Amino acid sequence: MFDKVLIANRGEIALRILRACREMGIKAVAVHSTADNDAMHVRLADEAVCIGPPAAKDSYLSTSAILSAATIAGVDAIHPGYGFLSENADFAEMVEEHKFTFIGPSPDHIRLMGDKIAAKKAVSDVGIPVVPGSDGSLKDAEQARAAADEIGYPVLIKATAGGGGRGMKVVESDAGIKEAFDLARAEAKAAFGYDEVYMEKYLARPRHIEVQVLADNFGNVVHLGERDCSIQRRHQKLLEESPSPALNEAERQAIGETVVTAVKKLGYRSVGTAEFLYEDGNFFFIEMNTRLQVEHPVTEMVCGLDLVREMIRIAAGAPLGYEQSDITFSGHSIECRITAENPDTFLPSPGRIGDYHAPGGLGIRVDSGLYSGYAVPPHYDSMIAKLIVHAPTRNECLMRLKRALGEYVIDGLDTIIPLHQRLIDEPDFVNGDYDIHWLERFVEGKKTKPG
Ligand code: MV4
Repeated sequence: MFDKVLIANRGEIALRILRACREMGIKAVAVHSTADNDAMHVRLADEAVCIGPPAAKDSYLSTSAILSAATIAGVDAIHPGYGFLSENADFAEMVEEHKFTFIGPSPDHIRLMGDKIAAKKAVSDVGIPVVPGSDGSLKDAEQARAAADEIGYPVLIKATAGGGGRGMKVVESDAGIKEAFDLARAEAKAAFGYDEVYMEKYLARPRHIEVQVLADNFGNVVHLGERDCSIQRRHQKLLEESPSPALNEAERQAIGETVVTAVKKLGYRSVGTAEFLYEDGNFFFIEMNTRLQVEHPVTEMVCGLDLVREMIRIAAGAPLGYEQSDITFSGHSIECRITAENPDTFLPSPGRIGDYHAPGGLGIRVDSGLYSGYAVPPHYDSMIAKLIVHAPTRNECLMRLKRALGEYVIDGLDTIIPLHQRLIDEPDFVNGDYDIHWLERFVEGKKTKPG
Protein backbone atom coordinates (compact mmCIF):
# COMPACT_ATOMS: atom_id res chain seq x y z
CA MET A 1 0.00 0.00 0.00
CA PHE A 2 1.05 3.59 -0.56
CA ASP A 3 2.72 5.51 2.25
CA LYS A 4 1.96 8.98 0.90
CA VAL A 5 -0.52 10.33 -1.67
CA LEU A 6 -0.67 13.76 -3.27
CA ILE A 7 -4.16 15.16 -3.85
CA ALA A 8 -4.13 17.22 -7.06
CA ASN A 9 -7.38 19.05 -6.41
CA ARG A 10 -9.18 21.47 -4.07
CA GLY A 11 -12.49 21.96 -2.26
CA GLU A 12 -14.80 19.22 -1.08
CA ILE A 13 -13.24 16.50 -3.25
CA ALA A 14 -9.74 17.17 -1.89
CA LEU A 15 -11.20 16.74 1.60
CA ARG A 16 -13.08 13.60 0.52
CA ILE A 17 -9.84 12.02 -0.77
CA LEU A 18 -7.91 13.15 2.31
CA ARG A 19 -10.45 11.42 4.55
CA ALA A 20 -10.10 8.15 2.63
CA CYS A 21 -6.29 8.37 2.86
CA ARG A 22 -6.41 8.98 6.60
CA GLU A 23 -8.69 6.00 7.19
CA MET A 24 -6.24 3.85 5.24
CA GLY A 25 -3.22 5.07 7.23
CA ILE A 26 -1.85 6.92 4.19
CA LYS A 27 -0.24 10.36 4.58
CA ALA A 28 -2.04 13.00 2.51
CA VAL A 29 -0.22 15.86 0.78
CA ALA A 30 -2.38 18.83 -0.21
CA VAL A 31 -1.42 21.20 -3.01
CA HIS A 32 -3.07 24.58 -3.20
CA SER A 33 -3.06 27.96 -4.88
CA THR A 34 -2.54 31.16 -2.89
CA ALA A 35 -6.34 31.63 -2.98
CA ASP A 36 -6.72 28.42 -0.95
CA ASN A 37 -4.26 29.03 1.89
CA ASP A 38 -7.10 28.75 4.44
CA ALA A 39 -8.95 25.87 2.81
CA MET A 40 -10.02 22.95 5.01
CA HIS A 41 -8.15 20.34 2.97
CA VAL A 42 -4.95 22.34 3.44
CA ARG A 43 -5.54 22.65 7.19
CA LEU A 44 -6.16 18.93 7.65
CA ALA A 45 -3.41 17.63 5.36
CA ASP A 46 -0.25 15.99 6.69
CA GLU A 47 1.74 18.30 4.39
CA ALA A 48 0.72 21.16 2.12
CA VAL A 49 2.59 22.63 -0.84
CA CYS A 50 1.64 25.95 -2.41
CA ILE A 51 1.79 25.44 -6.20
CA GLY A 52 0.98 28.87 -7.57
CA PRO A 53 -1.31 31.87 -7.92
CA PRO A 54 -5.15 31.72 -7.93
CA ALA A 55 -5.63 31.17 -11.69
CA ALA A 56 -6.16 27.42 -12.16
CA LYS A 57 -3.94 27.31 -15.25
CA ASP A 58 -1.01 28.40 -13.06
CA SER A 59 -1.79 26.08 -10.12
CA TYR A 60 -4.32 23.20 -10.23
CA LEU A 61 -3.77 22.76 -13.97
CA SER A 62 0.00 23.18 -13.86
CA THR A 63 1.47 19.73 -14.46
CA SER A 64 5.00 20.99 -13.76
CA ALA A 65 4.01 22.57 -10.43
CA ILE A 66 2.15 19.45 -9.33
CA LEU A 67 4.92 17.04 -10.37
CA SER A 68 7.49 19.24 -8.60
CA ALA A 69 5.36 19.17 -5.43
CA ALA A 70 5.08 15.39 -5.70
CA THR A 71 8.85 15.07 -6.03
CA ILE A 72 9.58 17.42 -3.13
CA ALA A 73 7.04 15.68 -0.86
CA GLY A 74 8.24 12.23 -1.93
CA VAL A 75 4.81 10.77 -2.59
CA ASP A 76 4.03 7.35 -4.07
CA ALA A 77 0.88 8.26 -5.92
CA ILE A 78 -1.32 11.12 -7.14
CA HIS A 79 -5.11 11.27 -6.96
CA PRO A 80 -6.52 13.78 -9.48
CA GLY A 81 -10.10 14.04 -8.09
CA TYR A 82 -12.55 15.34 -10.72
CA GLY A 83 -12.22 18.26 -13.15
CA PHE A 84 -8.77 19.88 -13.53
CA LEU A 85 -6.28 17.19 -14.71
CA SER A 86 -8.43 14.15 -13.93
CA GLU A 87 -9.17 13.24 -17.55
CA ASN A 88 -5.95 14.52 -19.08
CA ALA A 89 -4.22 11.48 -20.57
CA ASP A 90 -0.94 13.38 -21.04
CA PHE A 91 -0.91 14.21 -17.33
CA ALA A 92 -1.60 10.59 -16.34
CA GLU A 93 1.27 9.55 -18.61
CA MET A 94 3.64 12.16 -17.13
CA VAL A 95 2.76 11.02 -13.62
CA GLU A 96 3.82 7.49 -14.56
CA GLU A 97 6.97 8.67 -16.34
CA HIS A 98 7.96 10.33 -13.07
CA LYS A 99 7.52 6.96 -11.33
CA PHE A 100 4.44 7.96 -9.36
CA THR A 101 1.24 5.94 -9.55
CA PHE A 102 -1.72 7.68 -11.17
CA ILE A 103 -4.80 6.77 -9.11
CA GLY A 104 -7.19 6.20 -11.98
CA PRO A 105 -7.53 4.42 -15.33
CA SER A 106 -4.64 3.87 -17.76
CA PRO A 107 -3.64 6.87 -19.91
CA ASP A 108 -4.72 4.88 -23.00
CA HIS A 109 -8.26 4.42 -21.70
CA ILE A 110 -8.50 8.09 -20.70
CA ARG A 111 -7.36 9.08 -24.22
CA LEU A 112 -9.74 6.65 -25.92
CA MET A 113 -12.79 7.90 -23.99
CA GLY A 114 -11.77 11.53 -24.57
CA ASP A 115 -12.33 11.02 -28.30
CA LYS A 116 -16.13 10.71 -28.42
CA ILE A 117 -16.23 9.01 -31.86
CA ALA A 118 -13.53 6.49 -30.92
CA ALA A 119 -15.23 5.87 -27.56
CA LYS A 120 -18.59 5.15 -29.19
CA LYS A 121 -17.01 2.76 -31.66
CA ALA A 122 -15.00 0.99 -28.95
CA VAL A 123 -17.96 0.44 -26.62
CA SER A 124 -20.29 -0.47 -29.47
CA ASP A 125 -17.81 -3.16 -30.54
CA VAL A 126 -18.07 -4.72 -27.07
CA GLY A 127 -21.86 -4.79 -26.98
CA ILE A 128 -23.01 -1.49 -25.53
CA PRO A 129 -25.99 0.11 -27.33
CA VAL A 130 -25.11 3.55 -28.73
CA VAL A 131 -27.18 6.38 -30.23
CA PRO A 132 -27.65 5.80 -33.97
CA GLY A 133 -25.42 8.23 -35.83
CA SER A 134 -22.88 9.03 -38.52
CA ASP A 135 -20.18 6.51 -39.22
CA GLY A 136 -17.32 8.55 -37.78
CA SER A 137 -16.59 12.22 -38.40
CA LEU A 138 -18.24 14.52 -40.96
CA LYS A 139 -15.92 16.12 -43.52
CA ASP A 140 -18.30 18.72 -44.97
CA ALA A 141 -21.90 19.92 -45.06
CA GLU A 142 -22.73 17.58 -47.94
CA GLN A 143 -21.58 14.56 -45.96
CA ALA A 144 -23.61 15.89 -43.01
CA ARG A 145 -26.69 16.17 -45.24
CA ALA A 146 -26.27 12.60 -46.48
CA ALA A 147 -25.81 11.32 -42.90
CA ALA A 148 -28.92 13.16 -41.72
CA ASP A 149 -30.99 11.69 -44.58
CA GLU A 150 -29.82 8.25 -43.48
CA ILE A 151 -30.43 8.83 -39.73
CA GLY A 152 -33.65 10.83 -40.05
CA TYR A 153 -34.39 14.27 -38.58
CA PRO A 154 -34.07 15.71 -36.01
CA VAL A 155 -30.32 15.16 -35.72
CA LEU A 156 -27.65 16.53 -33.42
CA ILE A 157 -24.17 17.63 -34.50
CA LYS A 158 -21.56 17.09 -31.77
CA ALA A 159 -17.85 17.85 -31.34
CA THR A 160 -15.52 14.84 -31.29
CA ALA A 161 -13.56 16.46 -28.46
CA GLY A 162 -16.83 17.46 -26.79
CA GLY A 163 -18.65 16.72 -23.62
CA GLY A 164 -20.44 19.31 -21.56
CA GLY A 165 -22.63 20.27 -24.50
CA ARG A 166 -20.27 22.72 -26.19
CA GLY A 167 -20.36 22.70 -29.97
CA MET A 168 -23.71 20.85 -30.05
CA LYS A 169 -26.34 21.85 -32.63
CA VAL A 170 -29.82 20.39 -33.14
CA VAL A 171 -30.95 20.30 -36.77
CA GLU A 172 -34.68 19.94 -37.50
CA SER A 173 -34.60 19.67 -41.28
CA ASP A 174 -32.49 19.68 -44.42
CA ALA A 175 -32.65 23.48 -44.62
CA GLY A 176 -30.66 23.93 -41.41
CA ILE A 177 -27.78 21.53 -42.13
CA LYS A 178 -25.16 23.84 -43.63
CA GLU A 179 -25.54 26.56 -41.00
CA ALA A 180 -25.56 24.08 -38.08
CA PHE A 181 -22.54 22.22 -39.45
CA ASP A 182 -20.49 25.42 -39.83
CA LEU A 183 -21.55 26.70 -36.39
CA ALA A 184 -20.80 23.41 -34.65
CA ARG A 185 -17.34 23.31 -36.23
CA ALA A 186 -16.58 26.91 -35.30
CA GLU A 187 -17.72 26.37 -31.72
CA ALA A 188 -15.75 23.15 -31.43
CA LYS A 189 -12.64 24.88 -32.76
CA ALA A 190 -13.05 27.74 -30.27
CA ALA A 191 -13.76 25.46 -27.28
CA PHE A 192 -11.36 22.57 -27.90
CA GLY A 193 -8.94 23.77 -30.59
CA TYR A 194 -10.15 20.82 -32.67
CA ASP A 195 -13.05 21.15 -35.11
CA GLU A 196 -13.97 17.55 -35.90
CA VAL A 197 -17.71 16.88 -35.56
CA TYR A 198 -20.07 13.89 -35.87
CA MET A 199 -23.83 13.35 -35.97
CA GLU A 200 -26.42 11.49 -33.92
CA LYS A 201 -30.17 11.00 -33.95
CA TYR A 202 -31.51 13.71 -31.61
CA LEU A 203 -33.40 12.30 -28.63
CA ALA A 204 -35.95 14.92 -27.61
CA ARG A 205 -36.82 14.02 -24.00
CA PRO A 206 -34.42 11.47 -22.59
CA ARG A 207 -33.28 10.95 -19.02
CA HIS A 208 -29.57 10.96 -18.20
CA ILE A 209 -28.79 7.68 -16.47
CA GLU A 210 -25.22 6.60 -15.77
CA VAL A 211 -23.82 3.26 -14.63
CA GLN A 212 -20.94 3.15 -12.13
CA VAL A 213 -18.31 0.45 -12.52
CA LEU A 214 -15.29 -0.60 -10.52
CA ALA A 215 -12.52 -2.70 -12.10
CA ASP A 216 -9.20 -4.02 -10.82
CA ASN A 217 -6.01 -4.97 -12.67
CA PHE A 218 -6.98 -8.66 -12.78
CA GLY A 219 -10.15 -8.56 -14.85
CA ASN A 220 -12.54 -8.38 -11.91
CA VAL A 221 -15.34 -5.92 -12.69
CA VAL A 222 -18.52 -5.03 -10.81
CA HIS A 223 -21.24 -2.47 -11.45
CA LEU A 224 -22.63 -0.42 -8.59
CA GLY A 225 -26.01 0.37 -10.09
CA GLU A 226 -27.02 3.62 -11.71
CA ARG A 227 -27.50 7.29 -10.95
CA ASP A 228 -30.20 9.45 -12.46
CA CYS A 229 -28.61 12.82 -13.26
CA SER A 230 -31.42 14.33 -15.33
CA ILE A 231 -31.95 17.32 -13.02
CA GLN A 232 -29.56 19.77 -14.68
CA ARG A 233 -29.41 23.31 -16.03
CA ARG A 234 -27.03 24.38 -18.79
CA HIS A 235 -25.13 21.10 -18.41
CA GLN A 236 -24.61 21.70 -14.67
CA LYS A 237 -26.15 18.93 -12.59
CA LEU A 238 -28.07 20.13 -9.53
CA LEU A 239 -29.33 16.92 -7.98
CA GLU A 240 -28.62 13.23 -8.52
CA GLU A 241 -30.28 10.11 -7.19
CA SER A 242 -29.79 6.38 -6.98
CA PRO A 243 -31.61 4.24 -7.88
CA SER A 244 -33.28 5.98 -10.84
CA PRO A 245 -37.04 6.25 -10.34
CA ALA A 246 -37.42 5.36 -14.03
CA LEU A 247 -35.89 1.87 -14.00
CA ASN A 248 -37.22 -1.47 -12.87
CA GLU A 249 -35.04 -4.21 -11.43
CA ALA A 250 -34.76 -6.14 -14.70
CA GLU A 251 -33.61 -3.04 -16.63
CA ARG A 252 -31.09 -2.19 -13.91
CA GLN A 253 -29.61 -5.66 -13.97
CA ALA A 254 -29.52 -5.85 -17.77
CA ILE A 255 -27.73 -2.54 -18.34
CA GLY A 256 -25.36 -3.27 -15.43
CA GLU A 257 -24.40 -6.65 -16.89
CA THR A 258 -23.94 -5.16 -20.36
CA VAL A 259 -21.56 -2.52 -19.01
CA VAL A 260 -19.61 -5.04 -16.90
CA THR A 261 -19.09 -7.35 -19.88
CA ALA A 262 -17.94 -4.43 -22.03
CA VAL A 263 -15.56 -3.03 -19.42
CA LYS A 264 -13.98 -6.48 -19.00
CA LYS A 265 -13.39 -6.73 -22.76
CA LEU A 266 -11.86 -3.23 -22.84
CA GLY A 267 -9.42 -4.15 -20.06
CA TYR A 268 -10.44 -1.02 -18.20
CA ARG A 269 -9.37 -0.47 -14.56
CA SER A 270 -10.32 1.85 -11.66
CA VAL A 271 -13.67 3.65 -11.41
CA GLY A 272 -15.60 4.52 -14.54
CA THR A 273 -19.04 5.73 -15.51
CA ALA A 274 -20.92 4.84 -18.66
CA GLU A 275 -23.33 7.69 -19.48
CA PHE A 276 -26.57 6.85 -21.22
CA LEU A 277 -29.57 8.66 -22.55
CA TYR A 278 -32.66 6.66 -21.62
CA GLU A 279 -35.86 7.09 -23.60
CA ASP A 280 -38.92 4.84 -24.04
CA GLY A 281 -37.27 1.94 -22.25
CA ASN A 282 -34.06 2.03 -24.32
CA PHE A 283 -30.50 2.89 -23.31
CA PHE A 284 -28.18 4.77 -25.66
CA PHE A 285 -24.53 5.23 -24.67
CA ILE A 286 -23.19 8.76 -25.18
CA GLU A 287 -19.90 9.02 -23.25
CA MET A 288 -17.70 7.30 -20.70
CA ASN A 289 -16.23 9.28 -17.80
CA THR A 290 -12.84 8.02 -16.70
CA ARG A 291 -12.78 9.75 -13.32
CA LEU A 292 -14.34 9.76 -9.87
CA GLN A 293 -17.53 11.80 -10.29
CA VAL A 294 -19.03 14.58 -8.19
CA GLU A 295 -22.13 12.45 -7.59
CA HIS A 296 -20.27 9.28 -6.49
CA PRO A 297 -21.64 9.55 -2.90
CA VAL A 298 -25.19 8.48 -3.84
CA THR A 299 -23.70 5.22 -5.13
CA GLU A 300 -21.65 4.85 -1.93
CA MET A 301 -24.76 5.33 0.20
CA VAL A 302 -26.79 2.62 -1.52
CA CYS A 303 -23.88 0.15 -1.92
CA GLY A 304 -22.04 0.75 1.33
CA LEU A 305 -18.71 0.96 -0.51
CA ASP A 306 -16.05 3.71 -0.26
CA LEU A 307 -15.23 4.43 -3.92
CA VAL A 308 -12.12 6.50 -3.17
CA ARG A 309 -10.74 3.75 -0.95
CA GLU A 310 -11.44 1.23 -3.73
CA MET A 311 -9.68 3.45 -6.31
CA ILE A 312 -6.63 3.68 -4.08
CA ARG A 313 -6.57 -0.08 -3.37
CA ILE A 314 -6.88 -0.87 -7.08
CA ALA A 315 -4.10 1.58 -7.98
CA ALA A 316 -1.87 -0.06 -5.36
CA GLY A 317 -2.40 -3.39 -7.15
CA ALA A 318 -4.92 -4.99 -4.80
CA PRO A 319 -7.64 -7.25 -6.22
CA LEU A 320 -11.28 -6.21 -5.73
CA GLY A 321 -11.81 -9.13 -3.34
CA TYR A 322 -15.55 -9.38 -4.04
CA GLU A 323 -17.81 -10.11 -6.98
CA GLN A 324 -21.11 -8.88 -8.35
CA SER A 325 -23.17 -11.20 -6.13
CA ASP A 326 -21.51 -9.59 -3.07
CA ILE A 327 -22.77 -6.13 -4.06
CA THR A 328 -26.09 -5.33 -2.38
CA PHE A 329 -28.21 -2.25 -2.91
CA SER A 330 -29.99 -0.77 0.05
CA GLY A 331 -32.52 2.07 0.11
CA HIS A 332 -32.44 5.34 -1.76
CA SER A 333 -30.00 8.23 -1.90
CA ILE A 334 -30.25 11.81 -3.21
CA GLU A 335 -27.46 14.38 -3.50
CA CYS A 336 -28.07 18.13 -3.70
CA ARG A 337 -25.20 20.17 -5.06
CA ILE A 338 -25.01 23.38 -3.05
CA THR A 339 -23.49 26.21 -5.07
CA ALA A 340 -22.68 29.78 -4.02
CA GLU A 341 -25.07 31.28 -6.56
CA ASN A 342 -28.18 33.41 -6.44
CA PRO A 343 -31.12 30.93 -6.60
CA ASP A 344 -33.06 33.14 -9.05
CA THR A 345 -30.40 34.67 -11.28
CA PHE A 346 -27.68 32.00 -10.89
CA LEU A 347 -25.08 34.75 -10.54
CA PRO A 348 -22.02 33.54 -8.59
CA SER A 349 -21.89 34.70 -4.97
CA PRO A 350 -18.41 34.25 -3.54
CA GLY A 351 -17.58 35.82 -0.18
CA ARG A 352 -17.02 35.20 3.52
CA ILE A 353 -19.23 32.74 5.39
CA GLY A 354 -20.82 34.11 8.57
CA ASP A 355 -22.81 31.66 10.67
CA TYR A 356 -22.49 28.09 9.48
CA HIS A 357 -24.50 25.10 10.58
CA ALA A 358 -24.57 21.84 8.62
CA PRO A 359 -27.49 19.44 9.02
CA GLY A 360 -26.98 16.11 10.76
CA GLY A 361 -28.83 13.12 12.07
CA LEU A 362 -29.57 9.67 10.68
CA GLY A 363 -28.93 9.26 6.97
CA ILE A 364 -27.35 12.69 6.44
CA ARG A 365 -23.91 13.26 4.92
CA VAL A 366 -22.35 16.63 4.12
CA ASP A 367 -19.25 16.66 1.90
CA SER A 368 -17.84 20.17 2.21
CA GLY A 369 -14.82 22.12 3.36
CA LEU A 370 -16.93 25.06 4.57
CA TYR A 371 -16.61 26.58 8.04
CA SER A 372 -17.70 29.80 9.69
CA GLY A 373 -15.27 32.58 8.73
CA TYR A 374 -14.10 30.85 5.53
CA ALA A 375 -14.01 33.02 2.42
CA VAL A 376 -15.26 31.27 -0.75
CA PRO A 377 -12.76 32.38 -3.42
CA PRO A 378 -14.15 33.78 -6.69
CA HIS A 379 -11.66 31.94 -8.91
CA TYR A 380 -13.15 28.44 -9.07
CA ASP A 381 -16.33 26.41 -9.54
CA SER A 382 -19.23 27.67 -7.43
CA MET A 383 -20.01 24.32 -5.79
CA ILE A 384 -19.28 24.65 -2.06
CA ALA A 385 -21.00 21.63 -0.54
CA LYS A 386 -22.88 18.43 -1.30
CA LEU A 387 -25.77 17.34 0.89
CA ILE A 388 -26.29 13.60 0.54
CA VAL A 389 -29.29 11.87 2.10
CA HIS A 390 -29.95 8.16 2.51
CA ALA A 391 -33.19 6.48 3.61
CA PRO A 392 -34.94 3.13 3.15
CA THR A 393 -37.35 4.41 0.47
CA ARG A 394 -37.47 7.33 -1.98
CA ASN A 395 -40.37 8.93 -0.10
CA GLU A 396 -38.52 8.79 3.21
CA CYS A 397 -35.43 10.11 1.43
CA LEU A 398 -37.41 13.12 0.14
CA MET A 399 -38.82 13.86 3.62
CA ARG A 400 -35.36 13.59 5.15
CA LEU A 401 -33.87 15.80 2.43
CA LYS A 402 -36.54 18.43 3.04
CA ARG A 403 -35.79 18.32 6.77
CA ALA A 404 -32.02 18.60 6.17
CA LEU A 405 -32.26 21.49 3.66
CA GLY A 406 -34.32 23.35 6.26
CA GLU A 407 -31.58 22.91 8.86
CA TYR A 408 -28.71 24.05 6.64
CA VAL A 409 -27.44 27.54 7.60
CA ILE A 410 -24.85 29.17 5.32
CA ASP A 411 -24.86 32.90 6.10
CA GLY A 412 -22.96 35.63 4.28
CA LEU A 413 -23.56 34.57 0.70
CA ASP A 414 -26.34 33.39 -1.61
CA THR A 415 -26.76 29.69 -2.12
CA ILE A 416 -28.92 27.57 -4.37
CA ILE A 417 -30.61 25.90 -1.35
CA PRO A 418 -33.97 27.72 -1.87
CA LEU A 419 -34.16 26.31 -5.42
CA HIS A 420 -33.58 22.78 -4.09
CA GLN A 421 -36.38 23.35 -1.56
CA ARG A 422 -38.76 24.41 -4.32
CA LEU A 423 -37.87 21.68 -6.71
CA ILE A 424 -38.22 18.77 -4.29
CA ASP A 425 -41.77 19.97 -3.54
CA GLU A 426 -42.82 19.81 -7.21
CA PRO A 427 -45.26 16.97 -7.96
CA ASP A 428 -43.31 15.94 -11.10
CA PHE A 429 -40.15 15.57 -9.08
CA VAL A 430 -41.90 13.79 -6.22
CA ASN A 431 -43.34 11.36 -8.78
CA GLY A 432 -39.94 10.84 -10.40
CA ASP A 433 -41.45 12.16 -13.62
CA TYR A 434 -38.70 14.26 -15.16
CA ASP A 435 -36.26 14.34 -18.11
CA ILE A 436 -33.06 16.27 -18.89
CA HIS A 437 -35.02 19.42 -19.80
CA TRP A 438 -37.38 19.40 -16.79
CA LEU A 439 -35.36 21.74 -14.56
CA GLU A 440 -34.90 24.33 -17.32
CA ARG A 441 -38.65 24.33 -17.94
CA PHE A 442 -39.25 24.62 -14.19
CA VAL A 443 -36.80 27.51 -13.73
CA GLU A 444 -38.20 29.37 -16.76
CA GLY A 445 -41.83 28.80 -15.77
CA LYS A 446 -41.22 30.09 -12.26
CA LYS A 447 -40.14 33.50 -13.58
CA THR A 448 -43.37 34.19 -15.43
CA LYS A 449 -45.87 32.75 -12.95
CA PRO A 450 -47.07 35.15 -10.25
CA GLY A 451 -45.87 34.37 -6.70
C1 MV4 B 1 -27.60 14.13 -26.75
C2 MV4 B 1 -28.91 14.65 -26.50
C3 MV4 B 1 -29.93 14.21 -27.32
N1 MV4 B 1 -29.70 13.37 -28.32
N2 MV4 B 1 -27.43 13.27 -27.76
C4 MV4 B 1 -25.29 16.96 -23.72
C5 MV4 B 1 -23.88 16.93 -23.28
C6 MV4 B 1 -23.28 15.67 -23.76
N3 MV4 B 1 -22.67 15.00 -22.65
C7 MV4 B 1 -24.38 14.91 -24.40
N4 MV4 B 1 -25.54 15.73 -24.37
C8 MV4 B 1 -26.69 15.39 -25.01
N5 MV4 B 1 -26.54 14.49 -26.02
C9 MV4 B 1 -28.45 12.90 -28.52
N6 MV4 B 1 -28.23 12.06 -29.53
C10 MV4 B 1 -29.07 15.53 -25.44
C11 MV4 B 1 -27.96 15.92 -24.70
C12 MV4 B 1 -28.22 16.81 -23.60
C13 MV4 B 1 -28.02 16.38 -22.28
C14 MV4 B 1 -27.53 15.13 -21.96
C15 MV4 B 1 -27.33 14.75 -20.65
C16 MV4 B 1 -27.66 15.61 -19.63
C17 MV4 B 1 -28.13 16.85 -19.92
C18 MV4 B 1 -28.33 17.27 -21.23
C19 MV4 B 1 -28.85 18.53 -21.50
C20 MV4 B 1 -29.01 18.93 -22.79
C21 MV4 B 1 -28.70 18.07 -23.83
